[in-house]
Amino acid sequence: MSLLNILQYPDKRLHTIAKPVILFNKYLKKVVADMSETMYTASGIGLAATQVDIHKQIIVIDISNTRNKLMIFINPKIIWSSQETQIYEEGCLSVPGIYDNVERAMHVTVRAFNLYGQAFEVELSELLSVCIQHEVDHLKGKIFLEYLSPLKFNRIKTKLKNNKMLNIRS
Ligand code: QAP
Ligand code: CO
Repeated sequence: MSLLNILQYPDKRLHTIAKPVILFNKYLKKVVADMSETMYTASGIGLAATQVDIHKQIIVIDISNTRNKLMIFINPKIIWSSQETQIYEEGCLSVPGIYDNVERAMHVTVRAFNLYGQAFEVELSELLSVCIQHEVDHLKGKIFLEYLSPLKFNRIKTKLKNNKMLNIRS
């Protein structure tokens, strides 16, 4: 396995639209293994392939404290979202040190494929629902910051620019 480099916002490549996986082969298994290792090493709960500059529809998620409940979603589609919403303070491995509230559906049904190319459907709620919605956005080139008010968005962009000049993380 190898650690992958996580793209940091603002990086144009984070706005690339991911393409569906067609071949469920050894390469796919290697990408998933490397993405999982990268997510665990960075102490993340979710990672989309877009974030490691691989523009294929691949997501790994593990929200467990024990870090042993890996979920893999290939070519995921949110086929149903509840009217009921929730507000969660989100972060992102591509935007370290920045956290803000985002409103999203409380429950979603996701249709995806596993590593063997078999289709499955799951209903996810609460944090898992937030996580899959956040990661599916990455595959469409969208970052959670885009949901914030223009005022907050601009303040964060200024903060990130200043941090970059000073070379600090957060
Ligand atoms: C997306 O985010 C997410 O700033 C996954 O310094 C976040 O794993 C979905 C992280 C919240 C739902 C709720 C962020 C690690 C990890 C940081 C992450 C940081 C270190 C973010
Ligand atoms: Co993210």
